[in-house]
Amino acid sequence: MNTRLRIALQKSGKLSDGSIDLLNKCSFNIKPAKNHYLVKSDELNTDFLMVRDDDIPGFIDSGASDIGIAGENLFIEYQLDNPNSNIEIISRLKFATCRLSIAVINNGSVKCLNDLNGKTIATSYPSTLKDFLHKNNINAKIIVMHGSVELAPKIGIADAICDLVSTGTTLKENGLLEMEVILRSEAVLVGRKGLSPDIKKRVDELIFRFQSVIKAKNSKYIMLHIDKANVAKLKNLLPGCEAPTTLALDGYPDKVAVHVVCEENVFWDTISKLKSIGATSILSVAIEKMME
Ligand code: PRT
Ligand code: ZN
Repeated sequence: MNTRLRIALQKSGKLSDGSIDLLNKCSFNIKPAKNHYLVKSDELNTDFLMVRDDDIPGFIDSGASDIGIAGENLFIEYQLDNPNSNIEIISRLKFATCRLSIAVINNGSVKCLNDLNGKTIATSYPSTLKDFLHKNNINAKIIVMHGSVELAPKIGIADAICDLVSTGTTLKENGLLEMEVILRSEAVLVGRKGLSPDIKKRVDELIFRFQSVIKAKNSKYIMLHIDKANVAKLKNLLPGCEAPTTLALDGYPDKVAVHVVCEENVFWDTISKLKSIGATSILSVAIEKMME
């Protein structure tokens, strides 16, 4: 581990908390401070470069950092702008999920994709939008804005927008209607192709840790008591449940304690279905890490 592993992270914004949280669950213990643009960690001999998200794909491509956490939407826009780039998605991180959508004025003249012909669309993602319009044979003018895109129809500079949507609240607040999703996105770990074996080894270790944490986050450890005869029914009720472990219950020869790991979140309706087949003493416990 001679050279330092360099990881680019968004300094502040919708990716930063999720990135730091994930890394800290993998023992990095990062405490970002306002004016710190370079954060050092002894874990895997790593330097974190704290930058604007827009710079992350370019940093990795140029070799200023080895890997980085970016929005998939940004990665795709970068790839379209730089078809000969040397970067790739190396792990999906399952946070900062959002979609890039075309939105139009509520009750306006644009009601379907074809109505966009001859119209103007404002966006921060011109290449992704251009690609989508081209594939759908739509001839519209694109204007680029780097923020407050949802204002464009209100101030009369565009008929529609193409912007990121998460809850949809911002669109609603601005009298806009989501008409077409053109891309679904999540945070991704991006890496440069052809990393040195020394760096690659640490990147593989990082991906392993990330996936162990992500898998655990989406899983629950369930413990319950049930009649032996009903154990088979459990498998249908608990989605993603692996072969359950059953343990004898002292003094209750017809019952067993069942321990299972469920790969999907167990919601209240599942709990009531478990009760309906006679499950009692149900415990649902969060899992910290899951290693294969
Ligand atoms: O300063 P810097 O350049 O680093 O950050 P930025 O302001 O350019 O980016 P930022 O922090 O807003 O987003 C970074 C990344 O987070 C995006 O590239 C996406 O991959 C991801 N992401 C996830 C989002 C959202 N969710 C999201 N909701 N990015 C932006 N938004 C915007 C959305 O467009 C709307 O304006 O957040 C607002 C609230 O969304 P609603 O739908 O919940 O109302
Ligand atoms: Zn940005």
